[in-house]
Amino acid sequence: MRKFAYCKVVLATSLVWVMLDMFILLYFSECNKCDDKKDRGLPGRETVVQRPHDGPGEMGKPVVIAKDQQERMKEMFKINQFNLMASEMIALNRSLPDVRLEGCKTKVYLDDLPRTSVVIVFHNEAWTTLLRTVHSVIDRSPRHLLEEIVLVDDASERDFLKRQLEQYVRKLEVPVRVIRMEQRSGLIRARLKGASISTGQVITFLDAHCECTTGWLEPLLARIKLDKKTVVCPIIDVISDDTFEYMAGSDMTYGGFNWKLNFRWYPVPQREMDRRKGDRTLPVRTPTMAGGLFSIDRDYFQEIGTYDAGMDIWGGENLEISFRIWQCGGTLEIVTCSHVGHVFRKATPYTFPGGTGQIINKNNRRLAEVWMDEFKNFFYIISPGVTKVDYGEISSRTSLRQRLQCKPFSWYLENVYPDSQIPRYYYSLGERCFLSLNLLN
Ligand SMILES: *[C@@H]1O[C@H](CO)[C@@H](O)[C@H](O)[C@H]1NC(C)=O
Ligand SMILES: [Mn+2]
Repeated sequence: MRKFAYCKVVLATSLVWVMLDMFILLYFSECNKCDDKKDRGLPGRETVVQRPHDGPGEMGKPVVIAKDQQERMKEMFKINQFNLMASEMIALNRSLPDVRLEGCKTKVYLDDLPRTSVVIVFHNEAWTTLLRTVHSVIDRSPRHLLEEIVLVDDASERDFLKRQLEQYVRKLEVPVRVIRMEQRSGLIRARLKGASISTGQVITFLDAHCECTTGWLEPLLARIKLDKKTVVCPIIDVISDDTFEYMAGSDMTYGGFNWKLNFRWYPVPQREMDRRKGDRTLPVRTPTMAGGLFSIDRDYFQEIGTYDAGMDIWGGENLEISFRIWQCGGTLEIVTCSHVGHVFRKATPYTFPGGTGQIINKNNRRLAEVWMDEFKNFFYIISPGVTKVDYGEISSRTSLRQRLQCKPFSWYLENVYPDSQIPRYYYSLGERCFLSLNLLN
């Protein structure tokens, strides 16, 4: 009897132990799951914060098009030479990653920076890319620094860019003006028109398919406030034309050009890193600008002769203004703390009267004749067909150069672009031997 009672106690206690074990086991396995959740909890918490941001393309993510939509996607691609279907799926105010260098995020800027007008020229732009540009400017610019947005329609043929656009922008919280060129005038003349009717102390030119990121504007304006002869460009990030994925551009490339007078990106040379004592958050002095995106003081823009209005449509104007800025006493910089995305396309959707080749040749000839002195001959050696192109009257530009007492092109090559592939000292220009001096591209 006693023995039985004893056994009962043993049985009961072991049962308790077993239950305790099971409980502990369950508890820890639960906790493992908890820990697991905690691990994924970082992105998890983010998804809570970004609940409105989990749609297509949010945080700059690529858009994936379903298989059964791909035929239509390809058809739509042809309209603007980018993935229009993807663009239409993305919110006009999508979120983007903060791609700035850490050292940029903590920089503090004065409140009394000059105000800017943002001038955007468009021709048959897609609704979504144009308005995503506008929304990103409004959403990511301090309100007190943004005077207005000026949209210059270079004779678009699409209905939605007419009244519908005017009605849409009327409701936005920043003044947005839409002005129209009477006939197809090209980027250069349309920009001049937009600049002339704008009122901000600074003029910021943007392309019509851009997205501005957090903190893009202040560092640009701060440089201009410091010296109004400084013309500034943001880092141009890449928005994929296929997926609209947002990819940070590099602060280690700057603008140059090759012998055919094509703008090209090149690595920032060591001398420029040294000048900045290795601080990559400081602006990079760049020999040339890509052209689509930059800010300039309004008075300085006038003073140095705006654009060459004798140039047609597009092409060469970015090198022309770059040479002019440097040769006539200004400074051209890429402000590495400012990031703006741009949809880079593989092909242009635009057609021009007379064809693009002729226009670019004419513009490049004007550029070479006015600014490059004897170095223009290197361009003509590489592109012999160019010399047959009529470049029109340039006397107003050469007298501008004289009036401003601009430095010779050799000064520019020696002081601003010593890493250029153009030989600074040459002896017999016409001789083929120069072609072997790594001149091509
Ligand atoms: C975009 O706008 C919508 C509607 O106004 C708003 O609900 C959403 O939060 C906005 N998204 C972002 C990323 O600001
Ligand atoms: Mn563009």
